This record gives sequence, structure tokens and C-alpha cells, in this order.
Amino acid sequence: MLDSNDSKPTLVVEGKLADNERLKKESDFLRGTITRDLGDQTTGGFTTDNFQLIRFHGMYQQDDRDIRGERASQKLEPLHNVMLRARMPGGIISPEQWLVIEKFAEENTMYGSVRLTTRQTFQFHGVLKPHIKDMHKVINAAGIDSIATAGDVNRNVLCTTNPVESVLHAEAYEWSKRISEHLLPKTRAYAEIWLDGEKVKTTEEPILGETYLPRKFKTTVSIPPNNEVDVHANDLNFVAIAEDGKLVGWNVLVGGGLAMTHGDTGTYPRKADDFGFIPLEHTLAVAEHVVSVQRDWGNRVNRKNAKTKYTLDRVGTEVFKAEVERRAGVTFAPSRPYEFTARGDRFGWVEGFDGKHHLTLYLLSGRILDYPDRPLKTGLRKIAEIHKGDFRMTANQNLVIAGIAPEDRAEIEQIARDHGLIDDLMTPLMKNSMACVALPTCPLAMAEAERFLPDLIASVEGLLAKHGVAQDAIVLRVVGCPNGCGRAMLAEIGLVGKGPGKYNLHLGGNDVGTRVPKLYRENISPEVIEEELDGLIGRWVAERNPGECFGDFVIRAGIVAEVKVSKTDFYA
Ligand code: SRM
Ligand code: SF4
Repeated sequence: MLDSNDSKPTLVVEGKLADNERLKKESDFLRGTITRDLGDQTTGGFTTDNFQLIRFHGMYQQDDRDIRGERASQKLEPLHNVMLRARMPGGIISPEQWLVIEKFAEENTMYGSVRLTTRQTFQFHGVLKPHIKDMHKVINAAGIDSIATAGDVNRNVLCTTNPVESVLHAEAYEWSKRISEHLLPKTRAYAEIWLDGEKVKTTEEPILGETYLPRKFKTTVSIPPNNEVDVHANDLNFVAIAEDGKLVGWNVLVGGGLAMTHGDTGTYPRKADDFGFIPLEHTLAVAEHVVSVQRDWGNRVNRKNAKTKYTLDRVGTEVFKAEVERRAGVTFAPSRPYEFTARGDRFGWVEGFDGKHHLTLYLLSGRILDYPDRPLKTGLRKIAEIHKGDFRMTANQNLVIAGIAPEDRAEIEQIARDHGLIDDLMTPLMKNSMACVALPTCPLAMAEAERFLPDLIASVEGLLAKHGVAQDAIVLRVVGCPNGCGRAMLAEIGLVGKGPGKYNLHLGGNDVGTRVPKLYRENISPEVIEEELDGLIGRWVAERNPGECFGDFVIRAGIVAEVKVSKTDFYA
């Protein structure tokens, strides 16, 4: 946006600040009156400001939407509970930690599940108020916290799982932890409230500022050629550049994000822009000042336009980048060449160059439970009891049992098989499909996603078989609303919940996550989705060029236009 008078970009949006700005400012650095609410047993919930503030401590207040109506008819308040999201940069967890979280989920949550997320961590759903403080004590005693996994802060930092290229991975993983620590809030509110830590007055937040960021902020560290983390969903990305097998620096990409709001064309999914290359020694300064520029220039008036992607489109990418360079004392060099050629997980066994073995398990929507025919949770517990390596959560909601000595491989495989953790019949489509949580726990869901995914996969698998390409893969993702938590806005086929049983169908992302798909059909039922995809997959099979992925085909065939610049193309 340019000022009409002097053609300079508007750096700070003036106007009445969003209410979240008030509550952050008045919160005494994220303390609010959470402790008082915690002691109030007359309600299972938290009052207005605290409802928002607990997010900065990694929790969301929820209630089960399946039973909401029934409770209302009995004049009961909704069954308030919290969902906890852990902080786990790079997604690595030890078997001992696994046993602790699995036990807590089993004994103290309404659903008993551990849910792996699209950002390499786990969530507990359904923790009732009397268990909340214990939960923090238990996970912290195991070396896990949930600081800043939600709220207007830098969230869990992702890092390509990649156990095969382990030398590069080890370094990249260390950086993901350092970046996460560097950008964490410095207030001791978390320790005081949840761990009965010593009360120490907070006087400043040197990086985030006293009103924290205008909106959530997301960061990745990735190792090409794998784009498992989906860099274009993130505000800040460090893409590893290696020379002779040694990490020398990063290409930095800024301003990705996938959310939009139905009916509001001022919101859109957007890819990240390329800022250029930096050597390793500037990593933390660049991270800090991409954050500080967004802190100062991000829109604090309208939360729908508050993320870094909109700041870049308003002030201009070059202006934003120049300010980061000025503040960090760094000049971005031209980006070094790299290519993303994949983003799926490598299921089954792979051998790393250190001679260790790694087993990647497909876990439908990351939901770890004991199902009647597949006791997944018990299987993982048994593996954790004997495993000497670690567990790595992928950004595709799956799990790698990593660092297995050759002599332990057979035993771990047997346990995995006995508990339904290995499925030899898994199709390429399954491996490339993903859904967000949605109903019943997500308050924002407009349609089913996780619970719809099995039927959706079966439907599309049927179509692929019908057209004779059952072993071909298409990246298929479904989300229950346009916030896009299952990253449908980087899929070849992306379904976005519009209402109960209704979805918008987007087409034209690609198989490596470097293109946003465009709206093709609006507000359609699963039956119509199947009809539409039947025709489209039929055409793809008949007309595609050798190796052409579905998303590339629908653009070349003129079925949808390519989204090149979201701000202008996405709704055109
Ligand atoms: Fe998300 C909000 C679940 C990854 C964009 N997301 C939510 C909430 C907390 C609903 C709420 O605000 O009350 C959902 C809780 C559901 C539940 O019951 O668990 C929720 N988001 C998830 C998870 C668990 C989906 C999953 O199936 O794995 C993912 C947790 C990630 C993590 O561990 O931190 C998750 N969310 C994402 C992603 C994908 C990513 O980051 O790679 C996105 C799109 C990328 C982006 O941010 O642009 C995403 N979630 C959102 C948004 C829209 C943000 C925006 O820019 O407007 C919201 C709503 C909001 O913030 O207002 C949201
Ligand atoms: Fe909930 Fe929407 Fe995110 Fe799905 S995409 S988890 S429905 S906020």
C-alpha cells in the first residue's frame, strides 16, 4: 500500500488497535490472572483475557463439539478442557520422553491420544482443569515445555527430519534449537504459573517487545532437496546450503503463510520471498531482525492482515529486506542454487551413512491411539521401552524411529508389525495425504477433516485404480476451514471446509510444495468432489506428459490458472 501523497509505503498501520494488543499490554508479560482462574473450580474454563493468554503458554481452551448440544440441552456449561501443544524444535524426542507423554495421555486426557501435528510436535487433547498444572510439571520433569507454541510469538521451529544425511541434519537441528531459544519470550510467567517457579519481575522483552508480535510467526530450517517442512507456509525459512558436505549458510525466505478467510479477498495464501544467502554466523541476527521488523511494521489494527506475508505486500519486499539488513548489520548475497525435489516422508527402512537404521511409520493424521485392529499406542510404547535411539516427528504428522543399531532392527520391526504400525499395502496416495484435526476438538472447524480423510483417500484411490494408475501419487490434503492447518494450500488437490459436508476444491499446487493451488469448484459435497476428480484424473492419465504431476497438468491443460503472485492472481 502506497501513501497517495508521497508514494512512500505505509510502514505502520494507524487505527484502533485490535483488542489482543490491549490484553497483551495489560497482561504483565503474559501472566494475566491465569493463576486465579486455575484455582476457580466453579468453571472448567478460563475468563476472557486468560482464555487468550494461556495460548502463549502452549494451550488452547476447547470443548468437544460432538457433545456441545447435548450439554447445552442439559443446561450444563460446555465441557471445557485444554489442548496442549509441546515445544519441540526439529521434532526429536527420546524414548524416555515418549513414555512420559504417552502415559500422561493415557491416564489424564479425555481422548487418550497423542496427536502428532504438522509442525513436528505432539498435542494432548482434552485435559481438564485439575490436571493442567500436573501436566506441565510432568512434561517439564521430562525436559519438555510448551512455551510459545501458540499466541503472537515465534512458534515451534521446524527442521527437516532427514536422518539419512545425518551430518548435515545434526548441525541443522542444532540451529533449529538455537533459533527457537533465541526467539523465545523471556518472561518467566510460564515457570511461575505452571511450575511454581520463583516470582521474578519482568521488565522487558528485548526481542518480542512488551506487546509481543502482531500475530503468530513461524520458522523453519530445511535441508534440500526435501521440502518436508513446506517452507512456503512459514514466515521465516533457513534453507541449508552446504559445500563439500558441510553446512556453510542459508538461503533465507520470508513471508510465506497459508491462511485465508472465506469471502475476504484481502486474505490469501502466499509463498515466501527469497531474501538471499547469509553465512552461518549471521543466523541469529537475521532471525532476530526479521522478527523485529515484523514486530514493528506488522499490522496491529487488523489481525486478518497481521502476518508477515501481508507486511511484505504492504511495504514491499525490498523495503522490508533493506530494513532487516540495516538492523542486523548484514547484507544478503544472491541466493545459492538449490532445488526441492520431494517433501514426503521416506516410509519403511532406510540406512543412514553412520550405519544406523531408521524406520519411518505412517500414522494416519498423526493420531496415536489403540484402535481395535491397530493398537498403535501400545506398539510405540513397546518400541520406546527397548529403543536406544530417538523418535523424530515429521512435519507430515508421521514418526521416524531413528538411530536403530542393525542388531535391534528385527525386534523393532516385529513389534511394529504386530501392532499395525507397518502397512505393506499402503498406497502412494496415502503416503501423500494429510488432514488437519478439525472436528470434534477444533472450535474453528466448518467441516470434517481428520475424520473425513479415510473416506476421501478411499474415494481417490478408487479413481486412480479405475484409470489404471493405482501406484501414482497425488498430494491430497483436506482442512476443515480456510486457516489451512493441514497445508491444503500447498497441495495438488486441496480441499477446504466451507460448511458441514461441503468443501472448496483447489487445484494446481505441485508435488514439491512450491505453488499455491487455485479455487476450482466451490462448496461441493464429497460426491461431487469424486465426480469432478474422476474426470480430471481421467484427463491427466490420458493427456499428461511423461512424469508430469497432476498439479502441473491441470495448469498446462488450462483447467486452472497458475497462481504466480497471490495478491493479484489468487482470486483473479
Ligand atoms: Fe493451525 C488455529 C491445529 C498447523 C494455520 N490450528 C488452530 C487451532 C489452534 C484452532 C484455534 O485457534 O482454536 C487448531 C487446533 C485444532 C485441534 O483441536 O487440535 C489448529 N494447526 C493445528 C494443527 C494441530 C493441525 C494438524 O492437524 O496437525 C497444527 C499444529 C502445528 C503446531 O504444532 O504448531 C497446525 N495451522 C497450522 C498450519 C500449518 C503449518 O504451520 O505448517 C497453518 C497454516 C500455515 C500458516 O500459519 O499460514 C495453520 N491455525 C492456523 C490458523 C490461521 C492463521 C492465520 O494466518 O490467519 C489458525 C487460526 C488463527 O490463528 O487465528 C489456526
Ligand atoms: Fe481447525 Fe481450521 Fe485448523 Fe483445521 S484448518 S485444525 S479446522 S483451524
